[in-house]
Amino acid sequence: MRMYRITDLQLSSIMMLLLIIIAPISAATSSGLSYSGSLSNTQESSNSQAVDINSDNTLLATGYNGVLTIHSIEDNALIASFELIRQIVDVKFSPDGTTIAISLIGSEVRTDNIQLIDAESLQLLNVNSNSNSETKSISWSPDSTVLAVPNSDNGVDVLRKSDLSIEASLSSGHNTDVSCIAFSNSGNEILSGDESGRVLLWDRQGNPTGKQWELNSEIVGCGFGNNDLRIGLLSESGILKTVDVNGGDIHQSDFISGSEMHWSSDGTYIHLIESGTRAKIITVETSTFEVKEETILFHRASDFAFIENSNYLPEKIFISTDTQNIAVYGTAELPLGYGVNGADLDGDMVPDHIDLDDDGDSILDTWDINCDSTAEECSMVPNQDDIRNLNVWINHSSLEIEDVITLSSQQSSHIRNMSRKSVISDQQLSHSESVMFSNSICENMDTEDFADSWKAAIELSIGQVENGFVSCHIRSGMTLTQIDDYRTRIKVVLKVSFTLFPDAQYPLELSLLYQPEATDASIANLAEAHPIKVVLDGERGFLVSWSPWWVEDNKITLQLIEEIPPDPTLLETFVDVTVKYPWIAVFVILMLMATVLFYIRSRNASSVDLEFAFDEFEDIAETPAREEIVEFEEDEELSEDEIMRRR
Ligand SMILES: [Ca+2]
Ligand SMILES: [Ca+2]
Ligand SMILES: [Ca+2]
Ligand SMILES: [Ca+2]
Repeated sequence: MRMYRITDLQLSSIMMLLLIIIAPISAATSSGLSYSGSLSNTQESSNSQAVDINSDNTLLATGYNGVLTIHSIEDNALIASFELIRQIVDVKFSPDGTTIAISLIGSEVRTDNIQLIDAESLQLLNVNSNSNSETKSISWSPDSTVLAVPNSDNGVDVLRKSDLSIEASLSSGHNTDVSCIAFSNSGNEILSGDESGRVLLWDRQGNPTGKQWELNSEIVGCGFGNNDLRIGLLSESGILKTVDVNGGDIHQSDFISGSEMHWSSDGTYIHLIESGTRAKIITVETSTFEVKEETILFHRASDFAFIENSNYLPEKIFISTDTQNIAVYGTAELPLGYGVNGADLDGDMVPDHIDLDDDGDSILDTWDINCDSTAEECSMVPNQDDIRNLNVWINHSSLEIEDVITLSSQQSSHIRNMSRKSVISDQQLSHSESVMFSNSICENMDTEDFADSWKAAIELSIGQVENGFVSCHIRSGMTLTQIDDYRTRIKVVLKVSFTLFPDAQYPLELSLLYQPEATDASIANLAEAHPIKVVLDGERGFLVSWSPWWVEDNKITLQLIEEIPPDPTLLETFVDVTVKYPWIAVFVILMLMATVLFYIRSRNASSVDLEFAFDEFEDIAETPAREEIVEFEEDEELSEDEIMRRR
C-alpha cells in the first residue's frame, strides 16, 4: 500500500488555494449615486475647472473660463455670476461662509490673480493680490482670517483676508511652483506640495518644521485628517498616500491617475478623482486603504465638492467637467409637485397643472404641439415612440426585455456637451464616448434590483424567468450628433436577458403585473416612467403590442401565438442543408459533376461508335458489287457463246 505525505509546501499551496476560494471577491461597490443632472452657464467656450460649496451646504460656486457662478444647491437656481475674463483655477468659500476666494490663471507680474467676493452681498471686493502664474490651489485658515496662495518664488504667501496683504511667507524648500496648499484643522500648520512631488510642512509663521515627503509627480491633492495626526497626499500619476504627521508612511495605493482628493469630515475616508477614460470618484477607507465605493463618471473631472450623509459618505457630488457644465451625482429626488392633488394624466403623481410633461412622452408641454390627433391637445397625447418603450423578445429558451427611456432635450444636450471631451477633447461625439456614457449608467445602477423588479412584474402562462443579466447601451441621440443640436433626445436601453424555464411553449401568455419604477442609481430616474408602449415578439411568434399602457390599467396580458412556417421549397431545403452540412453539399455537387461527366463521355463514346458503324455500313454496301465483278471476272474461261447467252 502506497503512503502519501503532504509536504509543508503542498500544505501551504492547498491553504493558499482555499484562501483564494474562500476570500470574497473584493469588487468595489457602487456608491448608489448616479448622474442626476447638471448646472451650466450660458458661455459655450467656458470650461469649468473648480467647484466648492459653503460649509452649510446651501451654495455652490463654480469657476469657469471667464465666469464665476453661484447656484443655490436646494433648487439649482443661478444666484449670481461674475465675468472675470480669464480661467478661474481654484475657488474656496471661507469656512465662516462670508467670503469666496478665487484664483485666476495669469502671469507672475499681474497683481489681480487672487480676488475675493463677498458671499453675502454678492459683490466682487476691491482687493487683489498676485501669486504664481497658475495658482492651482488656495486654502483658507480654519478661522477664515487668512488665505494661503502659491507665490511666484516657489513658495507660499499667507494673505490677510481684510486687504490681501502678506502676513507671512513660506520660502526655501521647493524648487518648482507650489501646486497644493492645505491648512491643518487647528490652523497651526500649513502643508505645501509642489509640481515635482515634494511636500513640506510649515508652521503658521512660515518656519519649516523639517517634515518632508517626496512623491513621484505633481501633488494634486493634500490635506490633514480630522485630528491632524495624518496627512493625505495624491499625485498626478495616481499615488494616494497617508503619512504620519511626524514623518513615516502609513498606507499607499496606486490609481491610474489623480486630480483631486478630500477627507471626509470625520477622517474615516478619503475621496479622490481617478481621471482617464474610466474616470471615477473613489472612496478609500483610511484605516485599511480598501476601496469602499465608486461612482463611475462619463466626462472629464478636474475638481469636486460634496455633501456628506450621516455615515460620512457623499450623498451629492458636484464635479467640474472642463465644459460649460457641472455634473451632479446623487440619489433620486421626488419631483416638484409630487403627491399634490389634481388630475394626473401620466400617473407620475405630479398633477397636470404642475407637471411640465403631462403625457409622459419626454416632450415638454410647451413644445408638445405636433401629433396625429386633431381632437385633443398634443400635450395630452403621448407620442408612442418617446414614452418609455418595453420590447419583449422571446426565444427558444430566453426572454429579453429592452426597457427604453428617452431623456429630455435639455438633459440630452448637457450630456452630449460633457461627453464630447470624455475620450478625445474635441467637438465630435464618438462611439467610444457614447459607450463611456452607457457603461457609467450600468456600473452605477443597482442592476440586480433592476433584474429582480422585472422578474417580479412578469407572469407567464407556462414557466418562469430565471437569472437575469443586465446590459446598457445608447439607442440613439449621441454618436455623431452635432454640437448645435439642442433638440435630439438620447434614448437609453436598459436590457435584461432572462433564461426561460421550461423552453417557450405556444401560445404563450405574458402578463405584466405592474409598471416597475426606476431602480436605485438608475438614469431612468431622470426620465418619464409612465405610460409605456409594450411590444411582444419572438423568434416563432406574431408581434403583438399594447400602447399606451397607463398606470391605472394595472395588469396587462399579451399573447404570443406561434407562427407556423410554410413547408420549405426544394431549393430552401438544399440551402438549409448546405449551411448546416457543407460536406453533404460538396458530395452532392461532386456526384452531379460525375454524372454530367459520365454522360458527356458516354455521349462522345457513342458518337465514335456510330462513325465506325457508318463506315462499316458503307463498306458492307460497297463490298458485294466488287465481289460480283470479281466473280464475274473469275468466269473468264467461259466460251464466247456462253458469255453472250448470259448477257
Ligand atoms: Ca403627471
Ligand atoms: Ca410627467
Ligand atoms: Ca409631453
Ligand atoms: Ca405628446
